[in-house]
Amino acid sequence: MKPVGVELRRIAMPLVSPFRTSFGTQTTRELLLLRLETTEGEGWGECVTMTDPVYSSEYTEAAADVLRRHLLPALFAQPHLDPWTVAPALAAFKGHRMAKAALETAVLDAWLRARSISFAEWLGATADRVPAGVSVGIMDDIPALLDAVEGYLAEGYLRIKLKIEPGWDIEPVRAVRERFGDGIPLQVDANTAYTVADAQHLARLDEFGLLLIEQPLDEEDVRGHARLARQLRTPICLDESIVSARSAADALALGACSVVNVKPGRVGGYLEARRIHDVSAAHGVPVWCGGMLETGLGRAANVALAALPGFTLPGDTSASGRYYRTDITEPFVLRDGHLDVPRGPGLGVSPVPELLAEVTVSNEWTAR
Ligand code: NPQ
Ligand code: MG
Repeated sequence: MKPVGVELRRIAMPLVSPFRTSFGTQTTRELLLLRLETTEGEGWGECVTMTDPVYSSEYTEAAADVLRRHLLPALFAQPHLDPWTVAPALAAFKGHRMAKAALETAVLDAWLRARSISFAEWLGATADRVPAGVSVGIMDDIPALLDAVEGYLAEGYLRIKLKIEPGWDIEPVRAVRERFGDGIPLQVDANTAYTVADAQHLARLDEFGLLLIEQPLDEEDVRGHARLARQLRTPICLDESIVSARSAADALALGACSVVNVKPGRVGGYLEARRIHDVSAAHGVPVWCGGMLETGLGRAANVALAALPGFTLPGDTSASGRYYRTDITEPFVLRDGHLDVPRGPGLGVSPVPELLAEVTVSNEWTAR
């Protein structure tokens, strides 16, 4: 399989409702799609960067720039493409994991489609469907939060994650527990909004029996998380801090977390994501699949990953309708609180040309 060229497509999709986290409020999801053309057919990859570098240092314009200037030329210099040569071909360039992940996914999709193998089968997925969790943004007040959670539970979501920040933590969790009971699987995500000085405050969450608290401290504060872990009963899960299998192994060895959120974009692709699954499984540590407000394309790949045996907790793999009125692929829908794992060749879904055209902002073609 030889590369022919890559289309970089910018799209903008309105969210069904504003999504507020400790780093800001999003009303539109702007993202970058890659369509790789090869001598054996095309493949798609979705770059999960945000418009602004507020979740991590990456952002969409930087991803497009590094792809154009560095990553695509390095890929095009390869005489043959396969899923194992992409990361080594890009390794000379530091960081930019989300951009690399998108390119590796496009190669994987093309390679698997050409061979009529599904991504799930190739990864080693053992489940036909995966339980769906939902991430609930910070709201203006508690009644609005309870309405939102009630709606998601009615839809069938099997796990609720509340976004928290200082001033929106103990009371929202208490309110959800009081209203919906101790039986619902519940967790929180701080997106780095606290410091170790908040340990006593965060320990007040212990009484609510949460599955985990996700990334309370700065992404670089791995030792702080280890210290915090000794002061909380609530298990700590890392998201932003885990950027590779090596950093996952280090965090586990230090006792900084006892659960890992796996986001393929954050760690440079699905091969590295699977290594994190493997290293966590070797430690007996549960993993779950995070979400970056993907379209159906990225969601399909995430659902395939979440079907690996070590993904023992529900992920942020929600239905398309959680974020988008109209997805660009056939939508992912909840059936009994689960999403079906795509079984068609490659990612198993494709953008619908008319729907894609509606959300396209710009499009550029780079020939090999
Ligand atoms: C997390 N995701 O686990 C992220 C962060 C996040 C589903 O909670 C636009 C694009 C808005 C990506 C908001 C979830 C976003 C985004 C939050 C990612 O930390
Ligand atoms: Mg998170």
